[in-house]
Amino acid sequence: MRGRHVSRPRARGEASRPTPAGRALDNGGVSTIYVTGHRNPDTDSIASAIGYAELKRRLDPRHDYVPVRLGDVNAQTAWVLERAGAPEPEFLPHIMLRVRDVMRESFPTASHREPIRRVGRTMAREDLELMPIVDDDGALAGVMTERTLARRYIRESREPTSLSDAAASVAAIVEVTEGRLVAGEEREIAGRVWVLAMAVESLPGDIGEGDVVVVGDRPDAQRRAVELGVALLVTSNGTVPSEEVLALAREHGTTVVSSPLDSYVTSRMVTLSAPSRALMNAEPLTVRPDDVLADVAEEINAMDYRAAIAVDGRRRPMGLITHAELADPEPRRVLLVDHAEEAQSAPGVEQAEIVEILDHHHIGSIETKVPVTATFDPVGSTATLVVERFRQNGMEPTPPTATLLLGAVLSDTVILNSPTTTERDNAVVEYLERVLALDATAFGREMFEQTSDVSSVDADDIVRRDAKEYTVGEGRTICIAQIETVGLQILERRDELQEALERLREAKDYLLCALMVTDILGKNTKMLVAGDPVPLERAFGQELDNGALDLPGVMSRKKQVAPKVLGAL
Ligand SMILES: [Mn+2]
Repeated sequence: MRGRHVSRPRARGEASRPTPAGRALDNGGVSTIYVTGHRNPDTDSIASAIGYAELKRRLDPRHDYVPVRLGDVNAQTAWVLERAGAPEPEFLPHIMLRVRDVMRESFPTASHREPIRRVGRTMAREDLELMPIVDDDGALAGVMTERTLARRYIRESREPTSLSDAAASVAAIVEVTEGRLVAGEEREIAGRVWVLAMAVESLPGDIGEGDVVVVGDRPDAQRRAVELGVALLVTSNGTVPSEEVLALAREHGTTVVSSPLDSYVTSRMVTLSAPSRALMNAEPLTVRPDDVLADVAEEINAMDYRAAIAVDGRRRPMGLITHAELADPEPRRVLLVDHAEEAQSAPGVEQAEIVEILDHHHIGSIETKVPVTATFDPVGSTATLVVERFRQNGMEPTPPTATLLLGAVLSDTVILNSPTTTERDNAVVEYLERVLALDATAFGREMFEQTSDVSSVDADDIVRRDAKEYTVGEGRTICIAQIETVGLQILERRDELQEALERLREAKDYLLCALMVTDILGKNTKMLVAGDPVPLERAFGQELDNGALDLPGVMSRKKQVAPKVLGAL
């Protein structure tokens, strides 16, 4: 542990609430495990993430399983979430390490008014190499570092120290010398600091107004200092000047402090009574909690103190990053559901620690550095696997989650009609019908009918909303998008869709880009193609007719299209 805080227990569903301003997503604590489906999330990806996170939280309360989404939810998913009364999972922009994931959140800060001595002592006690200094509003003003403290001693070695660049208050001097005020009043001292060790006749001639004089049990030297008009007389070794000297001091307006320390230590402490702003580095390196660590690491290492302060929007310190936090940080952790393709996963997933994969697709391109529990089980939906896991553990999903999971199974299997449908999907749907006391077929029809109307949806949106990328070697990717409709009226917009498809292909430099227009009740698909059509023509043994392939009976991208296309490439 490096002072990262362990997250508080999270109530069910709480993960999905909007976060307070300034806190992106989550606490970033070490115990967080994100549960995510694929990019361009469909209902199965969203519901499985929410459902599996719910189950994992119950099975493994030591970790904080947070369902997230990698993009906007589609109309169907929004409908199911609404029907379930469940909130949208939070958006996860990437899984790369951020400043907030490693920063030290528990650390002291000091006011710019605090004496240097007090700041230095805190740093020593807390074993800190640096300490943020804040202004009166709590905003970062600078940093005190061990290096600046050390340099002060070297710099001071040859000439009288001056408080002229930062006046010290009498109160601070009393505090730091552990002394007491015996005459005069609170004031700011901005002169030089002298120790009178010489005979009165041979005192340095330039001692004068505004200066501080430290002297022991020597009434003549005390008197002389007052006569020279010094601002502050500090008597060492617990000495208290005579009434006569004190009266003279009052007359001259000289403040007198008695210090229990010897003259050398007292004079040093007087100089360390200056406010920390006098010595701090006033241009510290700042970062934001959501900065990607890799983006700022170089800059941090380039600082002489190899550290940065993470600040919020009002420049208040939120975290410290030193070389200790930069050394070998633990990656963020993620549990993948409903996909195993790097290209379909969260940006930065290659740097993340994948703790588990639960999927019903082919084994994709994801690589892991450590052994991982991975399930690739050919059923109709990931939601089916999630429900089976609940039941194997003798648990039942909460009603909102059960509703989401039912929507997901019916969505992926097109109301148990898709050729990917198995007996296990049927069993899961029967089980959820019992739990929710509803008719699954009616629920599924309503879901598709309410959310399949794309007549008012922009063509670019249609080709992008459920587009999946597949890596085909040599860094090339292809893209197969699918739109599920009731009827094929959408094909009246074929030219418009074709152009949108071409734009998408060019924008992403795909080898080819296809759109499956699938009539879920008519159970057939028209496939529009942009780019090189030959692999598709080869895969399906037919030539493009008017820019499209006619695929009767084809409904499943995963089972009936992707394997053939990937095989033909
Ligand atoms: Mn799925």
